[in-house]
Amino acid sequence: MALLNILCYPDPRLHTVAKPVTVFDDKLRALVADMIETMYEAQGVGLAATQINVHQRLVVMDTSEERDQPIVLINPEITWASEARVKGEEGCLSVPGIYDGVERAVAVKVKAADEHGQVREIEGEGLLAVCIQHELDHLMGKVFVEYLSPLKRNRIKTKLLKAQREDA
Ligand code: GNR
Ligand code: NI
Repeated sequence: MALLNILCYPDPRLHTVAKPVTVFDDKLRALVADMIETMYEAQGVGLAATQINVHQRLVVMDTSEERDQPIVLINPEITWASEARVKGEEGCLSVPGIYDGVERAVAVKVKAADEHGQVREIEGEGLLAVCIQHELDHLMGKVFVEYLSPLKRNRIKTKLLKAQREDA
C-alpha cells in the first residue's frame, strides 16, 4: 500500500481526458487499493485517477459516515440523470481550501465495472450523486471551478499558484 501524490489546480495535467481501462489484473487492483488509502488519508469522499496523474477511467468513492464502504467505478458511464437539479457547495482535493456552489442533477444512475471487471449499475442521490458527477468530470479533464465565473476562477488560480510557490 502507498499514498499517492494528488495534483493541484491549475496543474494542466488535470485537463487530460482519461482512456478506458482494458486490463483487470493485480496491478489494477493494487492501484485501486492505493487510491482508496489516499482518499481516506486526504479525508475526501472521492478520488479520480486523473487527480493522481493516472489517465484511466477509474474512480473510488466513499460517502458513508463510517468511511468503511468504498465504491470502485471503472469505465463509468452515466445512464440516467434526473431532470431535477440542485446547487450545492463543492470542494475538491485538487483545489484545496476552495468551496463554491455548483448545480448538478439531484440523482443519477451510473453503469461501471468493479476492480474484478464485474459490471453493475448504481443509483445515487444526495452527496453520492454529486460525487459521481464530480468524479466523472475529472475523468473528462474537468475541474469544478470551470463551472464558476472566469473572475472567480482566476482568483482561485492566483491564490493556489501563490500557495504552491510559498510551499516550494
Ligand atoms: O472530498 C470531496 N468532497 C466533495 C464535496 C462536495 C462535492 C464534491 C466533493 S468530491 C471531493 C473529493 C474530490 O476532489 N474528488 O475528486
Ligand atoms: Ni475533485
